[in-house]
Amino acid sequence: MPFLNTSKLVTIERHITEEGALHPSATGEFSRLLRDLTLAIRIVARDVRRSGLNDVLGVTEDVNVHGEMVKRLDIHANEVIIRAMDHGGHLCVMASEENEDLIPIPEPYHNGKYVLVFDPLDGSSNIDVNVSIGTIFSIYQRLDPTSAAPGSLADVLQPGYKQVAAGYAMYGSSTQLVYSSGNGVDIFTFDPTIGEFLLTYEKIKIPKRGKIYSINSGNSYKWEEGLRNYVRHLLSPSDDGTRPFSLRYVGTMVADIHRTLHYGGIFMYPRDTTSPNGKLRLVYEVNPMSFLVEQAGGRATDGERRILDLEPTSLHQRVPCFIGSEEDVLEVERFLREG
Ligand code: AHM
Ligand code: MG
Repeated sequence: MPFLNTSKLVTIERHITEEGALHPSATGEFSRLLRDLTLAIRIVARDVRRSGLNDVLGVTEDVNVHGEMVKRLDIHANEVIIRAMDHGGHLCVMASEENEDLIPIPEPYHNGKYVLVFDPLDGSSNIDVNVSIGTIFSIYQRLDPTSAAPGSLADVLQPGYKQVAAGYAMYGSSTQLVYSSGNGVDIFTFDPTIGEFLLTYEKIKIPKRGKIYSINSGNSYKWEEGLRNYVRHLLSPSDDGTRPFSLRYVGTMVADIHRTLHYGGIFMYPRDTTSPNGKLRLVYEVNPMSFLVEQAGGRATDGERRILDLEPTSLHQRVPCFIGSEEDVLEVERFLREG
């Protein structure tokens, strides 16, 4: 598959402005929000690239709200994004995987009509070993767009289908920004020589069926029977050549979803006997990725229900997820039902 499918020379700013012009109610506020966010991402990308050189690697003594050790680069990325976003006048509240509570807009800045949630550096266990990591984000409109009051928990806990936009940056062999505002998924690649994200893939479509599955098999002894049967099925050769599937698992959701968007197949983080809701967070990780995959023509469920229809009940809640090619996700759902 080609990784460049457009000959247009378009920066992400131009692209977002043009998309905004399609909406009669657009005020330019949203474009400015995204401009600030892409600045933050450019700074994080630069710092990730330098992280082996300056002394930002290593584990802090801190433990994050999920009880995991936090790497210093995570904290740094979190701070960069907050500092880039808290004073623009477009947001009324933020929430980050690294902060236990809501992040308010500080005085004297204006509370705008959007909500930003993000995972500043996803794949933290891969930071020290120079394996791809990323930033995931999602944007909602606040429940009362006319309000100038600080945003509330209810503004953040909206179901995923209400996302106005979502995306991720992947700090891989190049830095790419994958983005959708509900009009398909576009991919931008950062050109460090000119400091711009350029459109490199327009309206990516995930194949209806793939040949790759992605899951932490080390947990298989804790899976439910239906899931074990499904994976056994994927590994059994078929006469028509559609099986066996290959296993690919980076351990950075951003990278595993990125590959799935291009090649198809299925990414799974299921529940098991010790983690009844899996590991990944609905608000910061699973909702934005599900939005993108659906926008690319794929499917995302918790094994039964569409992820984007779930009503979040708490900021850091976890949810099992099965995300990828439509036919592959439908198939795992069948196996899970049959047990
Ligand atoms: P993080 O937010 O601490 O980086 O954790 C999330 C990551 C995902 O990127 C990845 O899919 C998953 O954890 C891998 O978990 P595991 O090591 O249990 O397979
Ligand atoms: Mg994460």
